[in-house]
Amino acid sequence: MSSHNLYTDETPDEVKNAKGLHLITMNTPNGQAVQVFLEELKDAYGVDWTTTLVDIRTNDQKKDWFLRLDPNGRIPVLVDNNQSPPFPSMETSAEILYLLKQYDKKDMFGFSDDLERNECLQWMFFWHGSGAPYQGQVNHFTRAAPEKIQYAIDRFKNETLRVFGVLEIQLSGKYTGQEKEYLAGKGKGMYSVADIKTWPWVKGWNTNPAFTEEDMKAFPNLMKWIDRIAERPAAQRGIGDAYALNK
Ligand SMILES: N[C@@H](CCC(=O)N[C@@H](CS)C(=O)NCC(=O)O)C(=O)O
Repeated sequence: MSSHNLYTDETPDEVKNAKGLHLITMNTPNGQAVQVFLEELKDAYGVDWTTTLVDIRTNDQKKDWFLRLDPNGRIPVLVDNNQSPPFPSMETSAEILYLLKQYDKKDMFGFSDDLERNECLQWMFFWHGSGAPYQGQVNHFTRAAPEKIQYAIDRFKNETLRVFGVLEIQLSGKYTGQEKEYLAGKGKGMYSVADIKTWPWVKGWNTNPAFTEEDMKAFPNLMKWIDRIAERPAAQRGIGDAYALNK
């Protein structure tokens, strides 16, 4: 793709004129996954980037300038202007894997061992395909839907609790005998992009009244994992005020 096609007159200047890595985002769980990883890369390597905040309620993400960068019209989008022509990526997991390959040269947040790397991909794919879409529907049907449809709320809530249970199986070592601190990696596991992809969603269970403390008692290891990652300064910055609209 030539850069001529990538940007148009309507493209905001801060996107068009950005140097280096540029993230177009909003402070939602999907946005936060890439935000947290960039913040981790800053702490580990001094990686730098600029940010454009989009308010998805205005549907800016459906405009022509945006669709040129991401035909799917959803945040987050990452553009790497260090490539020539600039390289855009869509879909959180693909963006994170791009950053991992290009900017985490020491595999601090990924794995050099092939089998561990695949295990990490398994958990990323699991959350991308089997977690985020369902938890997102719970949020939609409890907060945004014009009418309250109890069947839809129950269906997506129950499926989200089921996938929380899958994470709990992995972290508790129920079938392996190996309790884990992180989702992927040998032994107790290593903090990796699998956790970074998943955490911004799961930690938000308490922002939706559909989930109760009682529900979450079934997932003691998952609750400890939420707190463990929350202690990381990069995780806090990645979900923090720097990404808030109207700050
Ligand atoms: N599978 C996508 C999902 C992205 C997504 O759903 N983004 C939401 C915000 S969390 C969005 O942009 N919604 C606005 C819209 O659909 O127009 C990813 O992982 O990047």
